[in-house]
Amino acid sequence: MSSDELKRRAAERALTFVTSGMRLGLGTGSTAAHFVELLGARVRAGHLDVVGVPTSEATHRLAVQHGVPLTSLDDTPELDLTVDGADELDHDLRLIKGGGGALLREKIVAAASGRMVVIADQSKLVATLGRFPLPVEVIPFGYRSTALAIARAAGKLGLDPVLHLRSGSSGSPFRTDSGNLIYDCDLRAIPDADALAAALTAIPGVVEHGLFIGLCSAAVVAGADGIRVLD
Ligand code: ABF
Repeated sequence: MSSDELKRRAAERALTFVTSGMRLGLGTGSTAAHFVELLGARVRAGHLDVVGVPTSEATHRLAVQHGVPLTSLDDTPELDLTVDGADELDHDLRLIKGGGGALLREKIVAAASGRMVVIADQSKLVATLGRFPLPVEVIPFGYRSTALAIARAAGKLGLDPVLHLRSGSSGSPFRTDSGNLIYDCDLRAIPDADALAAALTAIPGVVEHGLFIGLCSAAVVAGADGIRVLD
């Protein structure tokens, strides 16, 4: 079974968590895209009456395309459930997110939600986070100084990061929906994710990082041998 088929199966399973009247956070990435598409079909069929807050401009466009009614966090500051993908997740439901560049809005929306359910294919489940480079979002002002501070902070934790400024399609630096830059930090392994998250949060110029700790309520993981719900 292909990775994309597994992603769709995880999205289908997550749809069973949705009931009419829910205020939803709509994630970003290819797995979350399956969820938005499936959700839209249920809404158009009259089976579900929900509203959603998209976590990116891309998800906003996709939700409109599939007929999912949208709202904003300004109008709907408390959400019931966010369904989103992840780049990595461990068995304690800590996540690395941000490969799609939407980590800031994703974390804000997840934090505004009563529950966050991650949907993923089995390749995302790891024993220790860090094989996937950790995205760190920084404001453009002083970004190179901020990068040095990130490297120093990781070094103090015994890590040896290699930072890459994420490129955009035109070869210029990638810009997030909020106009910020992203450093992808190649750490190979993150033995103490809590300590690294705290250290990164303390750095002036760091807007957000891709370590999602204490936000994920459950994970729907689709593998060749079936679907597991970790909680
Ligand atoms: C998004 O989903 C990002 O945070 C994360 O990088 C991505 C995972 O992508 P995919 O579902 O396409 O594997 O939430």
